[in-house]
Amino acid sequence: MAKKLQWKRSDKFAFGLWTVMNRGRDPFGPETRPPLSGIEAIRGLGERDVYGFEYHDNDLWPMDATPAKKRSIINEAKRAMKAAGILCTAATTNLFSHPVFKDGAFTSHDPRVRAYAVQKVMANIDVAAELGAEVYIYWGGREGAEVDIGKDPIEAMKRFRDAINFLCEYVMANGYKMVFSLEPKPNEPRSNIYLATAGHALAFIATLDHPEMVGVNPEYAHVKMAGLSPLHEYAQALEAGKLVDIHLNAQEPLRFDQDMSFAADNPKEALLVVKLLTDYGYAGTKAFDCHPYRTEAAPWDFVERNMRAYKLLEAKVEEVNADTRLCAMLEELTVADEGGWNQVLAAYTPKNADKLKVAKFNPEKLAQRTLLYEQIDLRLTELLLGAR
Ligand SMILES: [Mn+2]
Repeated sequence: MAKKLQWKRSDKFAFGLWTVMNRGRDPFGPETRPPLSGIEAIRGLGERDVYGFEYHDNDLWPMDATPAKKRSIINEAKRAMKAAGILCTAATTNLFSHPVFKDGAFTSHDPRVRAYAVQKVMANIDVAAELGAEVYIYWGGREGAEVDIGKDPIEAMKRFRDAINFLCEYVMANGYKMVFSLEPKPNEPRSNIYLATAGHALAFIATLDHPEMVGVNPEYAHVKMAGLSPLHEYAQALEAGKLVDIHLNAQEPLRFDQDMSFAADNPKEALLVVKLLTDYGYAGTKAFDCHPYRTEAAPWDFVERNMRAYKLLEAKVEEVNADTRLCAMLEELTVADEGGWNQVLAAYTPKNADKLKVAKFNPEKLAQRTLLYEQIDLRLTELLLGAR
């Protein structure tokens, strides 16, 4: 393997423990792989030069663990992290598996369930801080509805907001160095999930008491389940200064949650995401959130394949950015600003408005300009396929 294509810890790749612990169960069949404990997952990832891991509370300790049992698992996790040289980069709470959350956690009708959910998060935030996680993720898998007449979506948003506001204060009161991240998803397991896309999440964040503490981690596959563009979701979050983590994987559009490995479906689309993150210097961890195919006996080919795919695309981005033919065509897309319009449009002033009011444009002539998109896209395809 070319040295450049070998991943290093400095690439800041991460995996959810749940990705390698996934045993291949699906709605139509049982597990196909033997179990892997959270501790074994930490060790296995660390041995493969993975920078970090993300975890749910119950990836590490069972929900009914005694305080002593939980403490011994956390201590073992810390020893495994140290021995394997792997960091805990993000944490999250399982607020979806247990039947208590069957109608949501933060948005449940039952105030006792909502209180239990917030308590469960608080307990794991303490552990996350101890393990050094600086990002705390909320994926509201059960925060949604099938029977909308039975659950007022306005009330649901208020409940969701109260929970996040409460937990922001909890982090601040404890002096933890931690930001929150909302992970949008349009559906599955619920028929419709609240905060379905990055756009929904960003709008919701603006209504919180501490919007500066909360960002998003759009998941590639969740975006595609909504039939939308991962590139555009990552870009909007990045431009807003809100991209605090990313979940990379692959997904055929508008289908069930396939959770395939990064770039498995559409390498060109994946390339453009890597180009965005590279060109704009995204500095967070790049976490993979997907599953090995059900046909795999162990998760390790899957782990290596995701990082290898990212490194291949990263090398390709370098090639794309250096390609003189492509760069020349992209250059032609920009138009010399002889009229000084960029400056006029950058800010409203009465003077700029007056200038614009009296300006003469010739739309017929402007429309005659041709753009080289066919050639540009072909050149990108040539580079992607290694054609000279
Ligand atoms: Mn995810």
